[in-house]
Amino acid sequence: MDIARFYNLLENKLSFMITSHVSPDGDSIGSVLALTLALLKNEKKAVPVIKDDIPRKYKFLPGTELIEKDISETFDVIIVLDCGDIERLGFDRQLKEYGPIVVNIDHHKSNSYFGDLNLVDTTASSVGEMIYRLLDGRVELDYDIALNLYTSIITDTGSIKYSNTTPLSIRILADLVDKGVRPDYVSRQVFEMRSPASIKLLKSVLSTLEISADGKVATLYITQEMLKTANADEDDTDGMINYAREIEGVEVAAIFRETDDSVIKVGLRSNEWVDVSMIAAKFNGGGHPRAAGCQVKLPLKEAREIVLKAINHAMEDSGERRN
Ligand SMILES: [Mn+2]
Repeated sequence: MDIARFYNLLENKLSFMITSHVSPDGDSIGSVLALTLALLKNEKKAVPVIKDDIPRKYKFLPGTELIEKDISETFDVIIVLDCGDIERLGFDRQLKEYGPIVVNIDHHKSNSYFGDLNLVDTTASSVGEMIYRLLDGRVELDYDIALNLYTSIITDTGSIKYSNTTPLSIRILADLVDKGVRPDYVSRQVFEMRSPASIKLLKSVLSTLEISADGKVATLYITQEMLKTANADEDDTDGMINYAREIEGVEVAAIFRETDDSVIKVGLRSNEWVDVSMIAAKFNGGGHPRAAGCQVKLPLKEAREIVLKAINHAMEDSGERRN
């Protein structure tokens, strides 16, 4: 069993690299840090590596200062968290060049089982939840670890609002609150702290709203010019897609963001029945049925057209068989 082999590695190997996908989110950062802190507590060498910037709002998490962006060392074990596809890690070298054993712990349906060990549970709300289940009873989950795990679960479930929320995920959150995590503190850090620039940007982003004739698809976009005018950066765009998703009658929401290297980053969300991870996969992206993303190397107008076409196809295809 891969779980027994996993515990074996934790016990017998000495050095670990813990990594996750680019465009890090609460689940990837929280689970990477929780596992890192647990290994350090057990006197192992553990280095968290994320090949991207950490969004400001996650800097409150204990251990963020340990995260490395570039690494040249090698390790006994590489543990990949919350990442269905090895390409999304953003490494320019083969993962095996960093260590001989790759462990893949994930909850994405699209996971490609790229590890030597694969712990994939598509029923888990988040990888934070999986790490809790793997560590509970083996490592003392102190406040710092609990805060990271709580943040993983609360972000991937949208504050226990999304369809991946289960009785178990709520029970685990309750246990983490027992360990001292304050829900109001995390909520304020992660969901309720907007910069003045982001509100200024939001004004112009909302003016780009378009809703399809049948009312089921809503789109927004963000240009480099809009970012500059508002003096905003990538972090400030976070969560804006929800204004489109929350419109009554809308099933699929999309946001298109121009980056400075002429790539359009596309965020996709759905409410009830369209699997947006399938749409993202058409453009080599990925994610979950209700939240996914991809990148399109085209000018904004063309990128919107091509993705909207894919959304419309997906809506026709999944019209009968809701998922
Ligand atoms: Mn996740």
